[in-house]
Formats: sequence, C-alpha cells, structure tokens
Amino acid sequence: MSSPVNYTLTGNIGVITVDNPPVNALSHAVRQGLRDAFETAAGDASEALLLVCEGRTFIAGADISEFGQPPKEPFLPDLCDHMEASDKLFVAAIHGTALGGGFEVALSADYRCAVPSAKVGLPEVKLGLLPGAGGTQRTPRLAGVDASLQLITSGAPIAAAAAKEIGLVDEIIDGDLREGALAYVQQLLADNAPQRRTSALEVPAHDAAVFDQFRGQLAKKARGQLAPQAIVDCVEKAATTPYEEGAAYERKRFMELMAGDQSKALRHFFFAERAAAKIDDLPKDVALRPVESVAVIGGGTMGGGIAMTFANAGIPVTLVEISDDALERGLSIIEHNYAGSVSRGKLSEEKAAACRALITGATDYTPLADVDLVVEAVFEDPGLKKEIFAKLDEVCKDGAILATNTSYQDVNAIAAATQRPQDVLGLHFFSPAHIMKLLEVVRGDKTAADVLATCMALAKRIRKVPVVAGVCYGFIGNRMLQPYAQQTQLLLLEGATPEQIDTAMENFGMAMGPLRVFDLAGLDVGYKAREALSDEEKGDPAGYRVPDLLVEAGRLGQKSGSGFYNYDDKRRPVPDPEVDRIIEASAAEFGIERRAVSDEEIVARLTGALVDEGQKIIEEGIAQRAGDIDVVYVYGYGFPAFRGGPMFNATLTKG
Ligand code: 3H9
Repeated sequence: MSSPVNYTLTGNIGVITVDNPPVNALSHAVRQGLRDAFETAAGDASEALLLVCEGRTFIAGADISEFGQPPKEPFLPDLCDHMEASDKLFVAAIHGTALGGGFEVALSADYRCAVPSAKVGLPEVKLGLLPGAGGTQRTPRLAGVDASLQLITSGAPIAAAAAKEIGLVDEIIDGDLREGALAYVQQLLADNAPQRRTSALEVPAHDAAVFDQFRGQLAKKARGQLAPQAIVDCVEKAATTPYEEGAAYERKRFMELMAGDQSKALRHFFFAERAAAKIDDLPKDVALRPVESVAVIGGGTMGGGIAMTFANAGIPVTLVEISDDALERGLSIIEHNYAGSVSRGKLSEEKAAACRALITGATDYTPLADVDLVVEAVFEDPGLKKEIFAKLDEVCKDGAILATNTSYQDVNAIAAATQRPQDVLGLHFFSPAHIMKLLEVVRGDKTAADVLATCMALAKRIRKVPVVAGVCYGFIGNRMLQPYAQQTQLLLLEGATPEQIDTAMENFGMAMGPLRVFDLAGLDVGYKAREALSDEEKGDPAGYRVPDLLVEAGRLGQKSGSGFYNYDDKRRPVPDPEVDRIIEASAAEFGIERRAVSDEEIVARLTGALVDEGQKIIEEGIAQRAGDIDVVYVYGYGFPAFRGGPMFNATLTKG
C-alpha cells in the first residue's frame, strides 16, 4: 500500500505532503510516513521543510478510531519532538482545520502559515482528553497562559487571524497555499530567519492566580468533568517547570484520561453523532431534492425559532400565520430574538439584519405554491394538522417536501391527509429551535428515500444534528420522557423531595433536574395532554397525581411563579412545604409508605427508566441503533455527553 505521506524535493525545499482522506488523521501510516520523510530530508540537499496537506483540511488530529487499541510506534509526542529537533527550518502550511494532534504537529514547526479561512484548535477536551503530544506545553510558550487556557479548556477552534494575533500562526497566505507557502519559506531562508523550536521558548509572564480562577470557573461550567481540570494542571506545569518535565506530566495525565470512562463515553459519542446521520437502508446515490426556499406555518415560539434556523443558514423563509395580528406578534418575537443575539455578542448587527431580511410574512397560502419545503408548526391538534396538510396538498408544487414539527402525533395519519404521502415526514425541532442542535427526522411508512436523504443533508446545512425516528407516540425522545417522568413521580411519593431528585440528577450531570424541567415547560402542558388520553393510555395514576394536583391549585410551573417549587423574581427555585404536603397526601392516597431514598437510587431508577424504554425503541425499529438514542438524549434533553448518553452509560455501569 502506498504511503499517505509523500516527500519531494522542490528546488531547495523538501515538501512533505499528507494525503489521508477524509480529514488527514494521524493514523499509524501517517506517523510512519512523517518520520520517514524527516529521515529522508535529513540526508538530502533540502535547506528547509514544508508540510502541506491534500484534500479538504490540514491534519484534523490523531486517528480517534485507533484509540483504545495498543499504541504503535512512532508515538505522536516522540514524533513531534523528533520533527521539532530537525536542524532544517520547518514550516507548516495550514488550510481547513488544524486540530488536536494535527495542530500539535504544526506547533512542532519553526513557523506556521495559514490561509485566511483556516482554523486551528485543540478540541481534545471534547473527547474527554487533553492534547497529548505537547499541546499543553507548546501552546502557552507561543500564546501565553491565559489564551492557552481559554483555547484548550474550551476546545473551540479559532480563525487564522485570531491565531496570528496570539502568536500561534506567523503568516497569513492569500491565494494558493502551496505556492504562497513555498514563497514564504524562501523568504524566511533569504532573511536568515532563525530556527525557533517552540519547546525552547519561555512561557510569557502571567498572573499565577489565573490557574485557580480557571479551576473555579470550570468546576461550574464543566461540572463533574475531569479533562478540563487536568488541562489547567498541565498548563500550570508548562508555566512552572522545564519542557521535558511538563511534557512527561502531560503524557501521564493524557494516559489516565484515555483509560477513563469519561473519554470512552465522549469518543463513543463522537462516532455516534456521525453514525446517526447515516440511514442504513437508503441507497448511497439517491439524488437530493433542491431546498432553496422554505415556508413555516405557525409563528409561535416554535415556528419562529424554526424560521430563524433556516434564515440563519441563508435560506429564505415565508412565515405563515392566520391573521395580521398573529403574524405581527410572530415577527416581533423573531426581531426580539435577533436583538438579543446581537446584544449578547453572538451575532453582528449586519448578520442579524441579513438573516431577518430573509424572513417574510404571509397570512394565506398563496406564496406556498413555489417553496421547496414547508414545515408545519402549529399547536398539537391532530384535526388542525390534517386540515393544513390537505390544504398544502392543493397549493404546493409537485416535489415539495411537506414536514410536520409535531412532537407526538401520528405522521402517517398526517401524511394520509394528502395525495402525496411519499413527500411527507416529521421534522421535530426542539425548543428554542434556533439554538437546540437536535432534529428528529420522523420517517413515515411512505416517506420517499429522496425526501429522507434530502432532509438529512439539509439538517447539516442548517447546523442541526439529525437522528431518524420511526412513527410512534413521542418518537424517540418524548417517548422515553414518559417513563422517566413517571419514575420521578414515584420517587417523590416514596420519599424523595423535588430538590433531592433534581440535585442528584444535576450532580450526575443532567443540565437540569426533571422537576425543574417540568416547571420550566409548564405543568399544564402535560395536564392538557393527559386530558386527551384514556385511563389506560395515562397509565398508573401515581405517575401523575402530584402534577395534576399542582395544576389544579394554580401552580403551572415557572410561568405562574410556582409549580414543584416557588420561583423568586430571578426565577430561582425555592422549595415549598405546601408541595411536600401535596406529595405526602398523594402517597397516603396510594398507600405508599414513605422512606429515605438515596441519591444513587434516584439516578439508577431514572436512568434505568430511559434505558428500558430505549431498548424497546430499538427492538421495535423506531431507532436504528443505541447510539442514535444517545445523540437524542444528549442534544435534546441535557443528558451529559461525558457519560455517552443513556444507552452507553448503561454499558459502563453494568461493567
Ligand atoms: C488528538 O488529536 C489527541 C492528541 O492530542 C494526542 C495523541 C497522542 N479520527 O466530522 P465529519 C472522520 S484527539 C478519525 O463528518 P466535517 C469522521 O468520523 C483528536 N476519524 O466531517 C467521519 O467519518 P465517516 C482531535 C475522524 O467536515 C469523517 O472523518 N481532533 C477524525 O463535518 C468526516 O468527519 C478532533 O477531535 C479523527 N480525528 O468536520 C477533530 N475526524 O464519514 C475531530 C473526523 O465515516 N474531527 N473523522 O462518518 C472534527 O472535528 C471534524 O471531523 C472536522 C471535519 C472538523 C475535522
């Protein structure tokens, strides 16, 4: 097999080219190829070395698929030291993304140049790791301690210009990178630019208090996570000890993290997210339908957020409401949201104005005749939804995709209201739709392959993470929420308090405990939904008696100032003895004897409820694979990614 690394002498410059699609990851063969190239270069007439990459990106990191297998020489940290020690001037030329081990390779060069669109970063923290090939030691020597802590603990890549500003990139190359980089190397040679080994540089002066400040911030922001804290320790070592000592320390901490459950879980999640985008029984070459214009029906919170999502991706949207007043309200919420993004610094004023300009309003279906996709986002009334789809069937052009954003309704029944069920599917966004990353793509019995494939590709374009679900009540996420909610209620009746349950689950890593979530969503929502169900469908009354009593007492959750908690003017939850009395009375009604419930039991029963339902969802073919369920729960329901999602977490706890 030919090597993914090619070495050629171009005049007096040895050009090393990595070509390992799709992302030039540092597989064993690439590491070997790099080592061989440096050995060849050591014995030839080259005066300097240039590293460039083929394809869409510079090296995007170590090969994650090799993690967990016995490591093979050359090890990346040694290779980086070896390349850095070369006595020929070494320059890295970056396009696409130089990430993780890829950026660590670049940090081993004497100089780095990049095209303006390039990004660099050390995203290992997102895999529960730290940069393990000198990244925590070399970055602060170039960029200083503060910028390095920010870069490495966040894992977020930065643009070439920002990287140049903090010293991580030396030269921006406009135009063709290879040509520009060759000229840059010639210039360096002509200027007699000295070799500049990063590991030999001094870490710039800094405030020693910054390490504890970061530890404190991360204890809150990345609660329960090991890698961010380990990164601070490593950068502190870089600032306080010689390079060799710091590098050995980094290596030790890297290996510890690599062997731990958090990194296993996050690595599982990395691949689960990418696998979720694939539909097993879909032909690979299915032609996609064009989606260049969209209509959203319903201008409420959900519809408005969906409209913003498309506009933010540059796709024009028509927002349809039933009256001028309703449309006015819907558009003003959108404006308010954009203004909020601008004031929080998330969006520039120009970008917000450009996105807003892509959204137009309508109060009838005439403009829908030409759109490529319609997303219906009216309230959960099955009759109304069917009526809307029958109307869409009349006005929309052939081939338009008709989607419902329903959270629970039968997508097949909605599709049957049209003469073109093959064009109908569910696109279930999560609120707030312009922020939440998850998109459940609900495949009806008759949904055409190209409709499904188009929507999966579209999801990526609008920066969502799509997961395919089959038709059932609540699809994947909301279906699993039911037994989770029921167990929560049983735990209350058996003796746990709302605060104990929420704290136990938040300490486990959930973004928010279940009772705080119910209060936020509004207890009246579930109450109304239950009214439409038969007793059998509602299940054990012990699973909903307390929230029913709370709603009947006017406690609808945050919106009414009280629910499972009272809320102060800053929306902080405060326990209320009245709620305890309601819980105790309900327990007595069902003859449930109250006892001390441990935090471990709370976590085990609530995560167990998710897993049991998840298992059924897989058996019934509603989800394609366990990893898809993990993606749904992490992106849609605040399940901690560092536990891999509910299904993966169960495999860890089982041992
Ligand atoms: C590290 O470097 C540790 C070192 O510090 C120390 C070592 C000692 N490995 O995301 P995409 C695959 S840790 C293996 O859809 P995009 C991916 O699975 C690493 N495979 O493309 C997918 O495969 P498939 C630090 C990888 O254009 C395909 O490539 N680096 C890797 O949307 C396309 O990926 C990172 O964490 C990898 N490193 O985004 C970077 N990366 O087609 C991780 C990707 O079969 N990668 N694949 O499903 C990314 O963030 C994105 O992939 C990237 C491209 C931004 C590069």
